[in-house]
Amino acid sequence: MGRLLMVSNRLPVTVHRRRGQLQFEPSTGGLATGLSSFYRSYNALWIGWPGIDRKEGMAIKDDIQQKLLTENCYPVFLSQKEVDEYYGKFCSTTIWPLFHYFPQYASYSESSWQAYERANRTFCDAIVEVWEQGDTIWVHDFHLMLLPQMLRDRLPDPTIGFFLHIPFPSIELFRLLPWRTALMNGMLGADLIGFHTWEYAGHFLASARFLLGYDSWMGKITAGDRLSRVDAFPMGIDYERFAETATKPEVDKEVEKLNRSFRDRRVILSVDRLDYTKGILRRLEAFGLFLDRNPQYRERLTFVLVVVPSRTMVSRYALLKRQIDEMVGAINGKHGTIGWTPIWYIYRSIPFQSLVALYRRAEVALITPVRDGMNLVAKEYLASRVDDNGVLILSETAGAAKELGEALTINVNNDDDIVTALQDALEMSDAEQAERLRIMQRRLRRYNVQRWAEDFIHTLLDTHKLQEEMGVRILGAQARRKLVKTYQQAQRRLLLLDYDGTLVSFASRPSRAIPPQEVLDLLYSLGSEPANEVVLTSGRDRGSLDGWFSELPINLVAEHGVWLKPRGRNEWEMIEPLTAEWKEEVRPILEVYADRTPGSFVEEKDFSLVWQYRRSDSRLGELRARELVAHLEGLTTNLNLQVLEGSKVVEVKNAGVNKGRAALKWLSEGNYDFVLAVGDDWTDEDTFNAIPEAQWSIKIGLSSTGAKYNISSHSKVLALLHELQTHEE
Ligand code: GDG
Repeated sequence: MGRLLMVSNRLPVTVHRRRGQLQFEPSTGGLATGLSSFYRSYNALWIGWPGIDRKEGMAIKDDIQQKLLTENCYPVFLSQKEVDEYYGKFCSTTIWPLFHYFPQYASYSESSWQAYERANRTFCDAIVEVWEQGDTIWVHDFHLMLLPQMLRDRLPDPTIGFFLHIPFPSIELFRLLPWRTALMNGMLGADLIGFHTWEYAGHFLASARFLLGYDSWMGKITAGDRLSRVDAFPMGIDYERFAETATKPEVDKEVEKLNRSFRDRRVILSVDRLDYTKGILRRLEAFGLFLDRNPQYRERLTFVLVVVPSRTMVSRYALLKRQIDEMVGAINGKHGTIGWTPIWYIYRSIPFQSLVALYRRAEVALITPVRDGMNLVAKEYLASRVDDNGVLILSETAGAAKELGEALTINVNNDDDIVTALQDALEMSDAEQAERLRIMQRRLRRYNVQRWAEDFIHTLLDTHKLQEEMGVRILGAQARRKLVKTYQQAQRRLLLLDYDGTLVSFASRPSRAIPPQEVLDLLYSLGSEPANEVVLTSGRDRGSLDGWFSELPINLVAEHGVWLKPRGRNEWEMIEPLTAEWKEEVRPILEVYADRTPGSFVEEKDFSLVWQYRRSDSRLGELRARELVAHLEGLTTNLNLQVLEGSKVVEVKNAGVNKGRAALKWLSEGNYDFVLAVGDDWTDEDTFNAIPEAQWSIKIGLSSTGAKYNISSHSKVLALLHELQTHEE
């Protein structure tokens, strides 16, 4: 692997200019500090905004660049005005609230969107300047969602990973964004798209399906010609750094100092950036209620509330600050005594060691975000508990709750839940505390930030390999030329073409997939060519095929091989005699599934029954499909039936009837020196298997198949068939 180019909004180093002197300071934030050891070991270059205004920075660009290079950093210069528009507005007042389930706080402004686009482009330019063949690019977070695709458009075959540090919301929220498709396409420019939890990844895949029509399987998604992977990588912390710092003599001293202030009082701690997503007001309210209900704890505990200033230029944050001030004042005023202040409120960033000392001194961490991508503070608290005790109370809506099942999880909107959790935490036995803690610590120690990053990079490189393997199978220019040439030189040609999903895209109702004139014309001219035998092998019933294609000089196969109608004839014939009595037993079962799955319905053909769920919620549809297949399994063997799972359909039909058997009818009768089979789903696999090894078979979509080649979409099939035509004239 070449270099690793890490890209994030802010560099891990911030540049200031004080009294004419340049100063370089480490930026605060979990990502930079957590990854410092990792990225040094990788021959990496970190690309981001160094925090200095472009005008000031450009004047001394070389100095800054040189100094930053010694720290393996490379600057992207943005003006303060650009930062205000792109970060202060679009990131902070559009994406951030919407992705954290606060749609009522989200604003949608075209000019700030444009600023976001411009900023992403500026990042793209900077990366293009330094990128070299073999480099791997890892883009971080919601500030840069357009960047992966921009890079892909500018660089020759780059390897790009993207990680989102905040939640990816349900489609019901994401679809509210006017620029939703641009953002989806931007992210899909990456080879690997990572999220903290599977839930977020699932939301992303649902949006890709709903908004762009991209299907996925096992976290693999095909966007156009490219395969991307989507997966969950729960971010860890630099565990040893916290565990080791917690035992340092300097920290011991700080803890002693805290002991002098708190004496034998129990300490409850919370640490957050100032943000409405962190649930600070709800937490304070619940703490007030706890004191009301538990007078026995008065003067016996202290709640240390650390709030780190953040985004203060956004008015909502300034308002939140005032509300916190007021609430802290009200609770302290109501419950405090001369010698006791219930809440210690610290509104500033505190040094790392002091933070760890607080983690060590606090018996309880009360972490109650309304929504949080992950929440590293919860993990840091656990890593700092070197004395084998301490209780973590954590919102179930924090990504971290998915991994930290031994914490006391709460619903932040339920005051009683928080009050009870506080009581339970304060009364929990030492043995139980130690047991819960040990399990969580073991997990965090193992999957630390280093492992997280390595895991991401390995999966990214692996994805690239997977694509290369896929690439061999994609019908590329060379194979395509050969196919066209073989076609031209052949004397007898057989074309076995599926219809839905192959010559037309899927319609939500089967009857709506009416063939466009282009397809009819194409089939007509292919069929009119004397050397050609064109067979349309469809799963549809005879009526539909007759209605659309009976005038064309082609052969028709209906119901996946039950019926065939040779070219020029008026009658359908059955490939082999079949009965349909079994339908009486099977139909009621499918109807129950249709009733239980909104959007699905039962389609009846002469010798098959189909449960269609294309218009249903895809997750529900897939779940029900699994259930239905299991349900039908016992029944179908007795009745000599087979159950097929196609694309959003479950079909029950007589065993032994399939498109492959129908294809054999032509293959055994004619002496073809060119055979081409094209199809898009499982039912076409039988055709692929039936044709001779040396011939041509193409599957639409990039999933695994017995076909020789894959092609990404039905429009490419049409283009190929047109090309065959063109060469013939
Ligand atoms: C975003 C997502 C996701 C805080 N106060 C002080 C201080 N900190 C450090 C903590 C921790 C970091 O800041 C905060 O990280 P969080 O994860 O809690 O939250 P966000 O800043 O909102 O981060 C979040 C994260 O990205 C990573 O993907 O978990 O969900 O919102 O490391 O220790 N550090 C010092 N003094 C402080 O006063 N030194």
